[in-house]
Amino acid sequence: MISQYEVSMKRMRVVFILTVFVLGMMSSISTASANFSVYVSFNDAYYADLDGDTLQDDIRLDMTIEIYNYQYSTDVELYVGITLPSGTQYWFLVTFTVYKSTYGYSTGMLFNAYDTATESGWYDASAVGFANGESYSIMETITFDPPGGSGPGNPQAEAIFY
Ligand SMILES: [Ca+2]
Repeated sequence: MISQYEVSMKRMRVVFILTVFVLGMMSSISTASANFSVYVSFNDAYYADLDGDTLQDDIRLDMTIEIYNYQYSTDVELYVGITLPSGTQYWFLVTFTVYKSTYGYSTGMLFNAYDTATESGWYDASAVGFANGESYSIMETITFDPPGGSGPGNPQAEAIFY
């Protein structure tokens, strides 16, 4: 299944997207029409020790990505955001290309955000996808509650398609 994608960044550094970007995206969402071509939904969100450092300070997001493409090659930009209880936000950008010409394709994606569950309280995870540079989409958000604690290192993330 992974061969259907060109995952250009399997293991990414944190991309800090400024609040300005988020606000800009919100305003475009409010004017969105119904024919956007990437829709992301959350199946689950939870914490675990995913990097084996014995600290349960990693976040796993289980998502379904639906892609409605009319052409053979669809470039997808998927923004994944995690908001900590303090209001600190981490934004990650996953870019990949789908080579498939059928309409209504969907795939699962596990998103591991390492060393991000560093506070106690409720977390929000958000995701929105754009295809071929389109300017509108719908952002989905899920709220969950990791245990908190303080983890070492800088946040990193990994995307696994399934
Ligand atoms: Ca860990």
